[in-house]
Amino acid sequence: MTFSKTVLLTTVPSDSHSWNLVFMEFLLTDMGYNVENLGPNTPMDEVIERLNRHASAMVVVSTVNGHGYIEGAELARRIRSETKHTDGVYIGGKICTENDPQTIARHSDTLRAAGFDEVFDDSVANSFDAFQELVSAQLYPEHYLEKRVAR
Ligand code: B12
Repeated sequence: MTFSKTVLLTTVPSDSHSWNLVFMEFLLTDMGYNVENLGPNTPMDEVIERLNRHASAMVVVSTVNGHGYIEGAELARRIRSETKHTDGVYIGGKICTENDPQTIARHSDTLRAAGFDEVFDDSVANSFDAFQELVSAQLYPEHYLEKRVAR
């Protein structure tokens, strides 16, 4: 089977970490997506411009420097208000510099309210599995539904 789904992979403007993006690019490519990795320190204007030029099946924001809960929220608001992208927008990595569950939950709520469909912080157990399950469900919807029914 040939997949033509494209993922736009990006980060927030202040974040210069790059191995997280490389890891996510490999993971999503391995799952069957065409990945467009915009690289570290991505200016928000570039993300908006790219989404207005070509449609993407989903946008994945990977951020680890701790500013994700602030800049990620601004990016999500801009994606939802300045582009026609209505499909999935996800953020993951280390969204802030705190590790306590209450703070992570509060920032996750803010990010969802800003326009993310889901938040996958490293500190939350099984968040990576949840992301992989969600992405697989989009690629193989029938297989996923069969699995859910069988549970
Ligand atoms: C290498 C590194 C750097 C290098 C980056 C080089 C490069 N070209 O990438 C340099 C030296 C430049 C750097 C700089 C800084 N760093 Co740094 N860095 C690291 C370090 C040691 C490793 C990161 C790495 O490459 N990991 C390998 C990749 C593959 O894994 P990962 O990043 O953890 O990503 C995984 C997950 O987060 C998850 N994931 C990521 N994105 C997504 C998205 C989704 C959807 C999902 C589901 C999962 C997911 O999957 C990945 C694989 O498991 C970490 C500490 C650590 N041990 O993690 C600190 C760390 C990320 N850095 C940190 C900090 C604070 C900084 C600086 C601010 C330091 C400073 N005072 O200058 C600057 C910030 C620079 C900036 N403007 O962004 C902090 C972030 C704090 C936080 N969030 O709580 C960390 C955690 C160190 C620490 N413990 O304090 N850093």
